[in-house]
Amino acid sequence: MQDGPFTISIALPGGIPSQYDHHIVRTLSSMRGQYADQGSYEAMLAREDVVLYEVYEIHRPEVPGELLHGVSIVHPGKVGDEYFMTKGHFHAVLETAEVYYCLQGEGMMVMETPEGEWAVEELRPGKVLYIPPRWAHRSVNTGREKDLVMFFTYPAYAGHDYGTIERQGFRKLVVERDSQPCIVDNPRWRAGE
Ligand code: S6P
Ligand code: ZN
Repeated sequence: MQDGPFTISIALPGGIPSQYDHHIVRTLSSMRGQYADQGSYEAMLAREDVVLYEVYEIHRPEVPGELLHGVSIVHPGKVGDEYFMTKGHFHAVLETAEVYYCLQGEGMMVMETPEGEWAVEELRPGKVLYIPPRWAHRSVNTGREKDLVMFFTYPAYAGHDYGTIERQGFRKLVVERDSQPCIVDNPRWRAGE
């Protein structure tokens, strides 16, 4: 880990940073129960456990004052008519925000609060998305061929709560209808106990 100030480069197209400490690779099998069309999910998984997205992270101490940052790359594709997406999470320390800067591709960020508000923001190269404290977030690649590449940064002590989304899902899904991305209600969403 670097002691003083440092820079990294994010080469485009592609988005793999010039240096990183962790490379996280998430495949279809880690998303069981998250895609609405379970039949398509199982059929696809039986063929291949495809890579849905990758995260390149710069390590920083998980203490107040530090910022974790890195690059997330969501590959293009669909499970049934639902686009490839990240697992999505609340921060374990709910009162922490996050900033995403879209570098390449086309997508949407699906967000919601424990209180039931929801929002979906379009992601395009050059767009900066501010996610306030309390908002769970999931990135979705709605592009046909290109990776969705984003720089992100958030407080290093935030941590991740994946369990809530694994249990209840997001209220909204992004699916393809008439060759266009479309936001629909998640029929399997269920309120937390
Ligand atoms: C972490 C930040 C991103 C995500 C990445 C993958 O707070 O939001 O680095 O980790 O986009 O998504 P997920 O839901 O699998 O962590
Ligand atoms: Zn986050």
